[in-house]
Amino acid sequence: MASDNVFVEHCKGINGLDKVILRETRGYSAEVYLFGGQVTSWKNEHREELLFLSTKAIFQPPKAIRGGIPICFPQFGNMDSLEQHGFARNRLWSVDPDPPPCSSHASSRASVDLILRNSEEELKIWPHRFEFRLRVALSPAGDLMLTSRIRNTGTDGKPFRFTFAYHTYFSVSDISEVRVEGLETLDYLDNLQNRKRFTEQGDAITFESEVDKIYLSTPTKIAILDHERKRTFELRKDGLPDAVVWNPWDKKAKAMADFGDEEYKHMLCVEAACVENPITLKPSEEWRGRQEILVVPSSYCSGHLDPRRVTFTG
Ligand code: TA6
Repeated sequence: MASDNVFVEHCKGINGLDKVILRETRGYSAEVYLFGGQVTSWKNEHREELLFLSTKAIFQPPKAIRGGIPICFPQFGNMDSLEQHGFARNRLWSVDPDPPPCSSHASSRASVDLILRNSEEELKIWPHRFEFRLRVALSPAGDLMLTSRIRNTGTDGKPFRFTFAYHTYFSVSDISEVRVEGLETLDYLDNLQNRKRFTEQGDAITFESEVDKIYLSTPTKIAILDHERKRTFELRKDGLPDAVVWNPWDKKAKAMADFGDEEYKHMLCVEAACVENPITLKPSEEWRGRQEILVVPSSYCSGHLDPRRVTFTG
């Protein structure tokens, strides 16, 4: 087991499940459960929680944890033969004893490397051998970075295909005051209309009812503006062309046992994903998909915000 230090602590979480706490000197922190390889908390320097975790979330494997950043692999949604969102979020990951060097995160003292391999049991439902290495890191500025490396370790010469998403639950003050910028005029598949294809209108996206859309070939940056908190989340993604936007609203909220009836008002999922065109990996090939989320203070004047004015650095 990797040794603890001020930046990384291995400990027990809810129901004794193993978790890792990452801390950065400015006070930012993140928590990652080995169950699901799932981030469940990301706090800023004021100890404010930035991710949504349902008060009714169940921490009992194999049930997926409702909130934080579940990982959908090897299948997003129910588009194929596996259970909804695949099995990675229902599995116990382990700490990677031999993580690959990572250039972009070399500076992250607060990071943990997890690994998931196929179980013999799994081969019966998904007959492919893989290695999934996940690095979760906090930058000195408190940005939360997730890097996934998936390798086809099969020796049968066969490729495999998968879809993927970081199913991020953002915590918001009031969903009716939130805007998403960066998805205007894009095509999307509407999950509420049998994945029929539509084109989004030209303005920022706002919310007044259930939404479940898969935006196709989006820009690499998306902004989630929380007016009331004068806070903007910037989502940057790499290797993940699509983005899913989801809010269950009132009816679906009531139908979910692990979700509070009113909690839809305080969360929004914006998910860096690869859905439309599944990834195919030949034996020994590796895919990398990265997401970085950061908080930028937003000076908001209704209707006039231009995401380019939000201090997107780099
Ligand atoms: O990402 C959006 C979505 O696919 C919705 O259709 C909704 O089902 C949501 O995921 C939650 O899925 P879950 O399996 O976690 O209940």
